Amino acid sequence: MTSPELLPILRYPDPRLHTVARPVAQVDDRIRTLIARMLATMYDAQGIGLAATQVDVHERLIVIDVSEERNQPMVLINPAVEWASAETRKGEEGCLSVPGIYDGVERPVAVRVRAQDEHGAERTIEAEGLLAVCIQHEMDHLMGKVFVEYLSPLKRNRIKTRLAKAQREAVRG
Ligand code: K1U
Ligand code: ZN
Repeated sequence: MTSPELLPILRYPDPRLHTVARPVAQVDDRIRTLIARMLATMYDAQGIGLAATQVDVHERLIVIDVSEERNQPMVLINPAVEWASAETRKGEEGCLSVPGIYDGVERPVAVRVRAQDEHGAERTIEAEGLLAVCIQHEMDHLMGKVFVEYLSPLKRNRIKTRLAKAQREAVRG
């Protein structure tokens, strides 16, 4: 069996990262092929999550694996938050679309989310800790929101400038 083809990841400040994703209409082989390619891309990039938005597909689909062994992939299709805890915590976040930048974001510490799996079956996920943070971060991507938008305008503009410069230098070689 050949490995799934890797997908290019959009880099902030690419405007396509601000696209609001539409629901997945049907969980079929096209979606399952996309899931396999997104998981391969996430593992290759050493991320713990990836939203379809980040690979320029604007449908409500997320893959996650927060396990140490990197062998517990989760697929969330059309995710919806049913409940979020009133308790919040500020935790360090990173993003494969904002390479090299880590900063604190305040979020609910626990969430309950409804989503479909890769077979179209409805499930409920109760999450806390890193999984809860990752689900919320990825669901933000589906709404066109990147974690740097929680930071101050000063920090965000510095990040934009730094990444735009890095991209220009990468193109120049
Ligand atoms: O780009 C992404 O959406 C994936 C992102 C997920 C994420 C990480 C940390 C907190 C919230 C969401 C990453 O995987 S960034 C790279 C990474 O593996 C990582 C970074 C910081 C802490 C833990 C993992
Ligand atoms: Zn991200």
